[in-house]
Amino acid sequence: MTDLLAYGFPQEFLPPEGSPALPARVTAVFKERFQLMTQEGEHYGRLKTKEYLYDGGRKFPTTGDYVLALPAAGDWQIVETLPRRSFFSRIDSWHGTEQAVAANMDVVFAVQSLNENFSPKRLERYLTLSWNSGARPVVLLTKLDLPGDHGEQIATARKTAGKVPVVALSAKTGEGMDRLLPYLAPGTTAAFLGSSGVGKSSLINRLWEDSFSAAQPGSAEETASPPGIPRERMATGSVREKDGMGRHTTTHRQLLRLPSGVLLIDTPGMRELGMWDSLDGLSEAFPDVEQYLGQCRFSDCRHENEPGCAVRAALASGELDPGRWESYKVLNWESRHSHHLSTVRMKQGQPSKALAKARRQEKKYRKNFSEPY
Ligand SMILES: Nc1nc2c(ncn2[C@@H]2O[C@H](COP(=O)(O)OP(=O)(O)OP(=O)(O)O)[C@@H](O)[C@H]2O)c(=O)[nH]1
Ligand SMILES: [Mg+2]
Ligand SMILES: [Zn+2]
Repeated sequence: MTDLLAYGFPQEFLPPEGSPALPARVTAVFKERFQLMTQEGEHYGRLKTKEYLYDGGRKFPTTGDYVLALPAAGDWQIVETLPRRSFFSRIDSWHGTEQAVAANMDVVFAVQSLNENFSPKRLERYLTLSWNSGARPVVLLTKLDLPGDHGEQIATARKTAGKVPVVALSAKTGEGMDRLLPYLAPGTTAAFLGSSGVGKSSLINRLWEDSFSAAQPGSAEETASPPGIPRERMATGSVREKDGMGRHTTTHRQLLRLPSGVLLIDTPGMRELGMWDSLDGLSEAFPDVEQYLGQCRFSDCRHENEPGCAVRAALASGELDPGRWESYKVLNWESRHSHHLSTVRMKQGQPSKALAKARRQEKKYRKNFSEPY
């Protein structure tokens, strides 16, 4: 019998003995099928139509979710998504809807590699959404072994990250891997997020291997794979020479448990990372900007040419970095816009003229920002 508590399942959510629906954690999502870790090992599940489509109000599960499911000979029937302690989502810019990425993480690793992939602007996006998720963000700068002096990129990342820890490491040589340990206590769930090719799966493989070699010889952890999960590595892929971009090797989100008891969620590289309802995350990620808001003479100050504008004054005196102010404006606008897109869509039922107009406005707004997001 699998111990679900070892999969992070909170004790207080365990249903009483004899309940028809059993607890499970979603370890992967494949279109309409869900891979589940249950007390009876690994099973697949589908959403029970009545509960999810007709009754409404239930959140569709994503990788990392805790659910209740009715056992069956074939696919189990998922009847409930239990409350989340954290949830990472972004906007699906085509449909204007929220796209779930992972749930119930304690830590979000925002991963960038120390080469052409490194981008402080993209890092700001990851940090905003990570803060917003409710989990603790940590920045990982990978491929420390690549030739060159990485001091400047590391310093830039530290500046951008503010109070968020920044760890530079190499999955190839193992340098810096030990600095991850404080974030990987047994029972912790950590998600790896970042562009394709930055080395998320390679890091997970390294932790997987190190975890096996660290297990005591002859112990249960050393000899047995975690129940239901083969002792295999995540697939990794090559990157393009020119820009260090990966080829989208990982195709689905997968939660796996290492023998050390830590739970890791590997995710496919994200091409775009649009804000979804992220104003809370924005406050956390941009305290240097937010401190001036509300200080202007006029409460409806647009921070353009109004007299007594605290933001303009801080920019003029050099106290506020203009790049940070620009980033803040873009992310703030997108966060508010995400509501607009979804409201328009919900009203119309389908992508509509209003949605198309909103997209055109968005495109126009973004024109000045060459950085891919
Ligand atoms: N030099 C060096 N290369 C690395 C390191 N980590 C990963 N790589 C290489 O980077 C490439 C991409 O690694 P992956 O682990 O597949 O990247 P990923 O982030 O999982 O990419 P997706 O699954 O596409 O999102 C592979 O060729 C790896 O061998 C590292 O620490 N140093
Ligand atoms: Mg991968
Ligand atoms: Zn102002």
